[in-house]
Amino acid sequence: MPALVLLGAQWGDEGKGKATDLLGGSVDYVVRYQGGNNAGHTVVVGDQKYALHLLPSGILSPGCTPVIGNGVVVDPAVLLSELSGLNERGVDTSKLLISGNAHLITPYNVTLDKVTERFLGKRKIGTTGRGIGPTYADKINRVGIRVQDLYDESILAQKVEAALENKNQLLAKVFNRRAIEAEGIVEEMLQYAEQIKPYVADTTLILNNAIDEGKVVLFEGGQGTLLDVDHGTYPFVTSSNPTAGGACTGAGVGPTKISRVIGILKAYTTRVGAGPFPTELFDDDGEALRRIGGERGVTTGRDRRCGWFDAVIARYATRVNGLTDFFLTKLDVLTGWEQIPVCVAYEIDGKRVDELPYSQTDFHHAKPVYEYLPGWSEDITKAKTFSDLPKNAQGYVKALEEMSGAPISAIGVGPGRTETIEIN
Ligand code: 2SA
Ligand code: GDP
Ligand code: MG
Repeated sequence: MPALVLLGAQWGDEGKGKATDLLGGSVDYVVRYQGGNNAGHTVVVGDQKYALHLLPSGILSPGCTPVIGNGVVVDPAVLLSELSGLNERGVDTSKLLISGNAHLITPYNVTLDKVTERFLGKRKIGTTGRGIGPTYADKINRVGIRVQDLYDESILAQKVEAALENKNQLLAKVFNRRAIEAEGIVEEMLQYAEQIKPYVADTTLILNNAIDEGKVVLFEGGQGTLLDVDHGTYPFVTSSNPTAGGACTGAGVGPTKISRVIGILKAYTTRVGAGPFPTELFDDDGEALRRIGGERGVTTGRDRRCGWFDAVIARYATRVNGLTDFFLTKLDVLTGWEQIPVCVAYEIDGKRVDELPYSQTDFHHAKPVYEYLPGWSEDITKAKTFSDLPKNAQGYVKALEEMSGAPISAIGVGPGRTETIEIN
């Protein structure tokens, strides 16, 4: 098992942080390959709760080398404050490696993210406001600033000036804002340069060598499949590729090296931000899922939208990621419902549709077709094996597995490290 990917099978917040942490003990490298500090990964270790935004969850496992790959966008101020926050709590972060090719989130990209959302009004995406979209736009536009640019002052100044040229016109003409001075930006970025330097490395070379030597490398996705810029509910997506292919481009590792792709799947569905969500609930059940599941954004504190499990999405995630297996999380949250609706297909303009429609208009019109599975009322948080689960909980897991197109290899019954059932 030299290289594996672990990613979100829905709209993010499926419990990837906990799953990565769980595998951390047997993994040599944990690699973030996309996104930035828009991610919010929660890991509960004993009575300690950690919320990671930019750093890979593997940073909490001693012996594991955390890596920020080339596909990630790095806000240097956030990076340093996340590192010092962990250091204050006694976590050793000295092994961290950061790709010199990763792009930097600059203050003007954070500004642009926020003013664009304000400008869009009702049409806004509901971004995290962390500058993610504008930074990836700069990367594709070839006016991005990379980590390695911090170590050549004159190049850095030229690049920041070039990047600001269009942006200052946009800020003045469209957003009625003052121009941003390149000099101040360069000065701020240079302040971070020396502190970041010890971590900067050729991560692609290191990771490929590690895989060749038989080391175990885990690629940890941020966000989720339906937030992928190519395969998600565009335009209500993030600006990167959380899907499995993103691990290859975002870390510089070929697909032939990856032998397992795990999809993290919540036992119900949540979404943060705007965009279509067929099984969304606006009633007491939705409120109960939010309350019992603690469904609140780890980065922005926004309430997450909640709904029943959607098997169409799970099947889609299996397909576009080539999933080998699922980790099913938060099964404990569903305890107490007499029966649990599960969306097995959609009805679109009077017709039954079994696969996720490629047309966004159709997806906006999709109404869930539900099957009702019998619930359970017993506390399942102490369950250690599959047979410890009540019969109806076992039935729910088996039904989801059948509908989703890949085996379920682990079940989360609580947020803690030990509250997991592994299925062999
Ligand atoms: P962005 O900021 O450009 O990536 O936003 C674009 C869309 O992507 C969604 N997005 C997320 N959805 C779920 N979880 C995320 N991480 C945080 C968490 C979110 C938070 O763990 O709770 O705290 O709000 C995440 N990051 C981005 C976002 O809501 C937009 O719909
Ligand atoms: P991520 O972005 O996918 O890493 O997920 P988040 O950390 O944003 O959200 C998942 C939340 O669910 C966190 O608060 C976790 O501590 C919690 N969690 C993970 N697995 C389980 C589980 O099996 N049961 C319960 N009750 N909570 C869980
Ligand atoms: Mg999250």
